[in-house]
Amino acid sequence: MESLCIVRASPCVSSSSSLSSKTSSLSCAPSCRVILNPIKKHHNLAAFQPAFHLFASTQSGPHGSKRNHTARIFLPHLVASMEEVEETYIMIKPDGVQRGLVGEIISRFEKKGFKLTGLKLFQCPKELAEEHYKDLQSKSFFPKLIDYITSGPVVCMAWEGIGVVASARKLIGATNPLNAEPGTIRGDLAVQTGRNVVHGSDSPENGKREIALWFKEGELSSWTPAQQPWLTE
Ligand code: IDP
Ligand code: MG
Repeated sequence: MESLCIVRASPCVSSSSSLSSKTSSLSCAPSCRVILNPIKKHHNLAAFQPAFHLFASTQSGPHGSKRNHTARIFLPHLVASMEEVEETYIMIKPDGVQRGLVGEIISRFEKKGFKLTGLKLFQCPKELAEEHYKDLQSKSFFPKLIDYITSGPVVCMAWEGIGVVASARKLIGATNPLNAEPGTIRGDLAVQTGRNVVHGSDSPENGKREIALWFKEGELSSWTPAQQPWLTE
C-alpha cells in the first residue's frame, strides 16, 4: 500500500546513502517512505533552501521497488520556516563603543544563534540619526537623542534568523535599563534610558527599513554558517 509521510526531518531519518549522495531518504514505517529531493549536503535546512526543496516525492512498491511515477507533495511546514526568517538592525550606541562593550554585545547575539550579515563601525551623520528616529521627532528628548547618537562611532549590525526581531528585543531588554531584567544587555550593562547602549528594530518591517537606511549595497553578506544544522532542524 502506498502511503504518504510528511515529516519534520530529524526523528526518523534513515539514509540509504550518505548525505552528500544524490538522493537521501526518510523512512518512518515499512509502509511509508518519503524521498526528499536532494539539494546540498544539509538537506534539512528548510529555511535556506531553494523553493523546490519544499516538495517531496513519494515512491513505494510491494518490496520497496520503485514505480515509474513520482508524486510531488507540498511540505507546508517548510514554508512556515521560511516565513519566520527575519532581519533586524542592531546598533551599539556611542556609549557602548566608548565603554568597550562591543565584543560583549556582539557575543550575546552570536551565542543565541543568530546570523550576522552586516557589521561596521560608523560615525553617524545628524541627518541619518534624525531619519532613523523620525518617529520620536516630537519628543522633548529628541535633540539630546540626536546629540547622543552622533557623539561618537556606533557599531551597525544586521542580524538574520527565525524570530530574530522579537528575540533581539528580549536580549536587549526594556528601554529604561533600570526596568530591564538581569540577563538582558541593558539590564546587565546600563543604568539610564539616555545611555542604554544598544538599539534593536521593533518590527520586521522596521528591521528591513533600518538595514536599508544604515547599509549600502554590497555591505551585507549572504552566507550559511557551518553551525546551521545544529541550530535549526
Ligand atoms: P527602544 O530603543 O527601546 O526601542 P524607543 O522608545 O524607541 O526605545 O526610544 C529610542 C531611544 O530614545 C531609546 O533607546 C533611548 O536612547 C531614547 N529615549 C527614549 N525615551 C527617552 C527618554 O525619556 N529620555 C531620554 N532618552 C530617551
Ligand atoms: Mg525603538
